Amino acid sequence: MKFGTKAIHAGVEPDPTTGAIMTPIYQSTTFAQASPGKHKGYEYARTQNPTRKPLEAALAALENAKYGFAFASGMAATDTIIKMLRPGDEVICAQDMYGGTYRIFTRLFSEFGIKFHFVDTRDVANVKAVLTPNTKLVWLETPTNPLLEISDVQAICQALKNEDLMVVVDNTFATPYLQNPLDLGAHLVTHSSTKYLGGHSDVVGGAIMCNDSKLAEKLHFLQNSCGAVPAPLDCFLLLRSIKTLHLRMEAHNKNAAIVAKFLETIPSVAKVIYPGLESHNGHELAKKQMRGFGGMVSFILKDDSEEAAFRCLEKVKVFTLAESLGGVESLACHPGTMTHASIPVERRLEIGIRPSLIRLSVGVEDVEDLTADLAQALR
Ligand code: P1T
Repeated sequence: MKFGTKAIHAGVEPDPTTGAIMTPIYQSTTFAQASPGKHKGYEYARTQNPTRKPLEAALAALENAKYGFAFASGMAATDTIIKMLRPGDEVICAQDMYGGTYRIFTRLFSEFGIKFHFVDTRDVANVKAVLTPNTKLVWLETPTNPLLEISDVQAICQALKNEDLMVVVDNTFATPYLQNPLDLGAHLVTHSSTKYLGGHSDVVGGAIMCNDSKLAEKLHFLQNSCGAVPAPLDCFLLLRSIKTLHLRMEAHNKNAAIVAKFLETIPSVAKVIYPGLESHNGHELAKKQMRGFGGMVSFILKDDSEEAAFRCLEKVKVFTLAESLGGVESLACHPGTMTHASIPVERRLEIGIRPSLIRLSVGVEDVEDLTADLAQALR
């Protein structure tokens, strides 16, 4: 089945009791049993829920996975993956990543005896250089948030194929429409479904997909034991949104490419970062690994100061100054003081999060209105 058909149909069937085309919101915490342990597949809504089940099947189908798990947020999914580790285990992770992921790694799980090595995963040699017998997880984000760096998932998985570890890819920025990490050799793929999967800035959620039954068993154990599950309404909203993922992503790709090229013509812009531009150092790899370049564009100003970035961000009108991304409406943010504020400033500068860095989530509005808005804000 091709992607658009899967997005619309995977996991969902007309409701067996009424024929309702859309999966009902089963707002029930518990389910009747005929005799103890004899039931219709549902006992208690933290363990299984009939609105969550089709969502999890749809999530799995999108990533060409056997198993899908839905969580209450992207961070709940991250938390679940790290809880598969034990004190003494080591993690190799991308140096550029969502600030909240960096925060939970450095300020929470480091306290529990897990060691995190932050390296530039664009070079496989950097990953191999910090590999030890204790390495149990490699955490990739590609494209990264906010610098849109591209790592070669297949090359990294190939280089580590004889190691006793898991490779996980946070596929939030690419979405399953543009990239399928499990097909490239990753063991787990995770998403903040708050972003493109949700697509309308009205639901917070997370997802994990995998093919291995033992990993799936562990994930289900953690999902049920820790309980960071999404509410039935949130599952319904995600099921509805996924049906248009392919349409929205095409529009995001198209608009972001135009916005990136437009920004390159603006005299006050020093550097535009977009994997679809030939000037991007991961462009060739992105062409190979992805089926499009996505809706995220970052840029740095010639006046490389927070003040200059703030002046621009205070003036946008069609773009909204806000955290998050992946919705139909365009957003702009200042990663240094917003989404990535939990990364110390020296570290931010080391990895390239410059004071004037602005991150755009290019929506699906008429693109002329987006370029005109940026032109007036940057004037
Ligand atoms: O916000 P939440 O659904 O918990 O997802 C966390 C998360 C995980 N991974 C990536 C790549 C992300 O970008 C995020 C959340 N990011 C933002 C809120 C943001 O504005 O960048």
